[in-house]
Amino acid sequence: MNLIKQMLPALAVAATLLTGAVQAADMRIAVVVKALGIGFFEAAAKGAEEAASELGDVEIIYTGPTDTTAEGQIEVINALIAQRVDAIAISANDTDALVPALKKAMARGITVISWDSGVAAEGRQMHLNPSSNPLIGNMIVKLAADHLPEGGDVAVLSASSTATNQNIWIDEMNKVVGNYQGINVVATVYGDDLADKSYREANGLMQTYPNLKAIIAPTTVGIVAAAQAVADAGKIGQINVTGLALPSEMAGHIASGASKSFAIWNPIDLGYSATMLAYNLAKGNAVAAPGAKISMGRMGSLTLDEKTEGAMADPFVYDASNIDAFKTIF
Ligand code: RAM
Repeated sequence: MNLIKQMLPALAVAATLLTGAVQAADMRIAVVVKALGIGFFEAAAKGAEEAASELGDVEIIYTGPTDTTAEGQIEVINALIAQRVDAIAISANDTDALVPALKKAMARGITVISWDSGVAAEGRQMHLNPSSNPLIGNMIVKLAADHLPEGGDVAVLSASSTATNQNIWIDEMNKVVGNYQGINVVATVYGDDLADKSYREANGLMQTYPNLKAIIAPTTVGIVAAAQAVADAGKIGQINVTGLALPSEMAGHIASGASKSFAIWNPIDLGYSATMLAYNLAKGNAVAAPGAKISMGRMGSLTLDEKTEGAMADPFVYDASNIDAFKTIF
């Protein structure tokens, strides 16, 4: 009896370890982002965690390099292959450079999808676009043109020069810019989704193009840096900063007038949807093929097109009239 009593604590520990092992997630989904420390991806991670707790048996491994390079992501992918994760959902820093590493992951039975910023078709099973690419391309130039009835010089401050998503949006924008009378795109520069580099690039644009009327930054990092640069240069009212941004990061710049408006889809929903898709593919609940309909939980289902891509939802425009209601959400 005494012996049993003495052993009880040890038994309790053993029992905890055992249940711990049983309760450990039977699926590990790696959410790989362009770089750590970017608010947009941190919001997406919240959505990924939400999906994981809804699914119950999923662990999210949120990871990425320290800067937005393909090399950094290749290292991360190789580490995840070694850890034998079940799925990788990646926002890519380069369309093609990640393909060999991701092919290796798929050859080992790991489910691979891209989301936000795509990988070439042979390097992933499917891609989740946040919204329709032509729609985003049109929206970013329309946001600038709406405040330039007389037209004028505008410049683009992008993320990295190899980012699939920004490059597609800029291409789509350039296809329709002729529909906006007098709008003249004078330059496209790259801040690599680094605050300091984006700030310097924005200053460079203002110096090179003294007649600049708007900076279009289709990146949440670039737009904040550009708005700060415009404010610091005393050019609020002269240059409007617009593009894609988080209400939480731009509220001050909307209040100051450095930015009149910007757009974004819900990044929490995007991380949630990507996780749901990766889970359903890894579980074998769906196969990624043209025409396939895959569940995204509370976000409905995604139908893949002939390029095995689909779009989540439309972007929403934020300005002084509504930003306060959203700035605490994302
Ligand atoms: C940055 C990243 C991301 C992009 C957003 C709009 O956070 O470049 O890929 O979708 O901006």
